[in-house]
Amino acid sequence: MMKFAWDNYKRYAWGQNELRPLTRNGHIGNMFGGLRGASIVDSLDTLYIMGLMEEYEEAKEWVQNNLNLISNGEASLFEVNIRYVGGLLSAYYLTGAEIFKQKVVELGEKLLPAFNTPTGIPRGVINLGSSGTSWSWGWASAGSSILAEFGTLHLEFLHLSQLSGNPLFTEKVMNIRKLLNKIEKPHGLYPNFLSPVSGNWVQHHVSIGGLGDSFYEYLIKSYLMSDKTDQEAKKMYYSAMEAIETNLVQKSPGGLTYVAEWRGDGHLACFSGGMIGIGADDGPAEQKQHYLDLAAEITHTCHESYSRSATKLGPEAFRFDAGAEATATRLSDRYYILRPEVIESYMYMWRLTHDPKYRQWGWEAVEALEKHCRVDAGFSGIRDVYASTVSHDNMQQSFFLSETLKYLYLLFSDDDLLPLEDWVFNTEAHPLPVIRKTCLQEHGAKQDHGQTDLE
Ligand code: DMJ
Repeated sequence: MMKFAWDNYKRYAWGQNELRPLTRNGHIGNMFGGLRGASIVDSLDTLYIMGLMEEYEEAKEWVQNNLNLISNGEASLFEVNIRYVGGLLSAYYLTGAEIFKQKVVELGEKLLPAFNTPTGIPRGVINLGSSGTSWSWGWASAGSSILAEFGTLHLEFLHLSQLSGNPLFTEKVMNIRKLLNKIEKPHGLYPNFLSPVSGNWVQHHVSIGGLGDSFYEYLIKSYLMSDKTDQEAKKMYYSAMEAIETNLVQKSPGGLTYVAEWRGDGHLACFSGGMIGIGADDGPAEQKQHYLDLAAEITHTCHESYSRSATKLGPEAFRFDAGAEATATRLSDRYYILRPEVIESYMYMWRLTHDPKYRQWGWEAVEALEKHCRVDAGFSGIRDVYASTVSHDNMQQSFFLSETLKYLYLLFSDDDLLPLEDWVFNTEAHPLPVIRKTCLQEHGAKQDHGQTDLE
């Protein structure tokens, strides 16, 4: 599947951001501020891990000769960070090739002006040119910044400091952490919108789906990536989890566990099965089993959202009201754009429990993708998961190559391929090594000699 997705991207959209498989051309979009090759940068580590070495070499060569970071466009800080910074960091750590280190540090430096706000909380949109001007998204309430955006920089920025020796990257994200730690949290929850000017919440809506999701993910992963030394992240994560459980976790009349705000974006929130699973073991002793059970229940609910559709793929949003149970109620919520979150949770739950049902569920997803999303020139999202005659959306998202296919591959691989004790996946599924306090220097030296460290 990866080879097919890649070959078609190469044939019809090489150097552009994403493939449009029906019209057989490329898509550039406006998320990456003039940066190109999103599918290439997002695929480097997947190709490498899968042993598609010829394809990996082509991708590397493109980065070397064509990834132009001199751009004046307006980019999403979050998207550039998770896809480009994350993709290049992983490629460097897996392969040791210097070019990735050079490019990622150069790109990281271009992101620094985004933090020049009265509070140091970055705005969502940044000009990648020399002005470094930044803006808030027009749709975000009253010039606010978004929790899942400024809260999803920590892992990558720590590694940027690690690689460049420049402490500024770490300082920027530690400042965000400090503010979030200090500010009052209604019912212990973190609302989605914060003013980068006053440092106050702009309104009180909370979500572990879009707008909130990866902030929580990065708390537990910061702790794990620090070799379990980042006690502050640990404390923030488990307090947030407690508040989420008390205020938001519910059971439907049909016995499905869900998070109360799953009204607008159920699919995105399905990453939380995996997150709660990887956090279970370090939780309070009396809660460990409970967290593992909760993770399994949420993953089960997400699987239900797939198995209740005609295509066996899940809708973008599913609900638990007006008689609905894990199904979309609005026409506009019925699409599937090759998203990874449900499969991501299968992969983590497989690693944590080895219950064969997670592989079965992953295989159902493979069959459904092959049947409904594979077209002659790539993979495409579909507009209605409940219609057995599908209509395609003509887009092969870069996260399909970076996440969906990588998590599927890992689900069917042995646990010692990228062991969870040694690697933490960023929110775009790019693996980053745990920073061992004891052997930092040794690790750096090894990577500089270009050794791989997959197992
Ligand atoms: C990806 O870019 C990342 O997983 C992000 O955290 C959420 N959205 C897409 C996939 O759905």
